[in-house]
Amino acid sequence: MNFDTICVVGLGYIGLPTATMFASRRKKVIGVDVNQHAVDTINRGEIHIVEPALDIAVHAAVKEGYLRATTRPEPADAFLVAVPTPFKKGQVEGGIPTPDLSYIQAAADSIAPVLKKGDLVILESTSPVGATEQMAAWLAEARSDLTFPQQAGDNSDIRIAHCPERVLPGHVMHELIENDRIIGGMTERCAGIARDLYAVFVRGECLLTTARTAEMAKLTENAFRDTNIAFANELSIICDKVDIDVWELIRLANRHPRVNILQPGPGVGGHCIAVDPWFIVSETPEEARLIRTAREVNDGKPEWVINKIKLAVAELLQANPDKTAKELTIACYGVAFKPDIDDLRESPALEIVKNIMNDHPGNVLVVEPNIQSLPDVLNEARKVDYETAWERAEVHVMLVDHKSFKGKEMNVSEKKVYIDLRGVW
Ligand code: SAJ
Repeated sequence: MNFDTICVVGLGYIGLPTATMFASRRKKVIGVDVNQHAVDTINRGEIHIVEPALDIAVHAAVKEGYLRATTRPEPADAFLVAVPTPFKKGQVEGGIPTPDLSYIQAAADSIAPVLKKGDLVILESTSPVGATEQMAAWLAEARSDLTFPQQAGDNSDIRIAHCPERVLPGHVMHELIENDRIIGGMTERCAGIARDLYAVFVRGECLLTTARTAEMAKLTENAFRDTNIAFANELSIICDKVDIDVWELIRLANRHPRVNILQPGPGVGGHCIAVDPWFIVSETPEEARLIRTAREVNDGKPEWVINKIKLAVAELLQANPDKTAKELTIACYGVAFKPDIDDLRESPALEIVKNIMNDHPGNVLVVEPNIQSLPDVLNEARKVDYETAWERAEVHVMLVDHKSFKGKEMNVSEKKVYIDLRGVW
């Protein structure tokens, strides 16, 4: 099938790079976002998010006339929905957050009026199992003049599929092309047609399955990683208690040919791994026991770190009775949610620094080479360079292993405290 015009709804971390990929293959792309600022920025050939190599690609796509942003969907041959799927605010049942599909519903409502026979609609947003069928139901409700796969199977007027994104922030432009892609059709025909669309730029293999399996596959991938990180985080807490260097331990254990332990840290951040496993737990709370526990272990790690810092401060004060807490300076290295990016969303490091800052206002130094200035929530902390922090602070906390933090000269002082959550020091 030929796709001359593609409409991408949601121009965020996934939607914008995907829209740009199609545009770079000379497809006419209409990018849709409710955020007027994002639309205006893109139409100037600029970007409102940070992702390596995206700025140049967007600039070229807009300049050559293949990509145009707007706030309302327009008729197209294929529609891609890449909107957020967060939790419902304040709705936590039995400790389990509830997925919020309202952005998908709003996207379905906005594309329904412009749908025509033969169109393909793809849900890319990470979603709980059944979300694609739900989106199809919303579309069918709005357009009783058209048939949908749940009504007419392979003969439907509109084809629907779920094709979850699996790209790693920071490597999106490369991984969009090279990663294998799971294509979950509501029918086999839907899957086949969706594959034709991705074949426009994907060099990885396109693997066809059902929409429900594709939904579960994406959740499974992130739950797998979360569970493995939880194992490493739990190990780090155990090792701390029994006075064993967890980094050395993992290095040694990983020399076994069938063992590959991930790295512990201050917790799991970002908007995917810390969220998606809950979509499994909320659907099957009785069965998803390990997945839930992993989430709880990772979510509990920042608090463990905060307590560790508090204990270290208390011990330091005890050893130096002439000092008060107010006179102690604490240096925190890294606030991003993972190394070498500027993204602070759902960052455990940020949560830790915020907490320490509340206890020690005015005495917290932050080293974060990937951002220009500290966010408002850290208004009482000061951004300094690595060397200044190293010289001035009595307590040092390594939170994110940015490349530039590694291989530094280490002149440590017995009078100072060093807490390394990343195995850098
Ligand atoms: N982390 C550790 N230890 C590790 C690895 C990671 O503590 O050994 C932490 C990171 O510091 C970070 C968090 O986990 O706080 C998540 O980082 P990540 O690099 O593992 O993953 P994300 O959230 O950037 O991207 C993930 C990817 N999923 C998998 O690797 C299974 C990516 O492929 C997905 O496309 C993305 O989620 C998504 O959008 O769902």
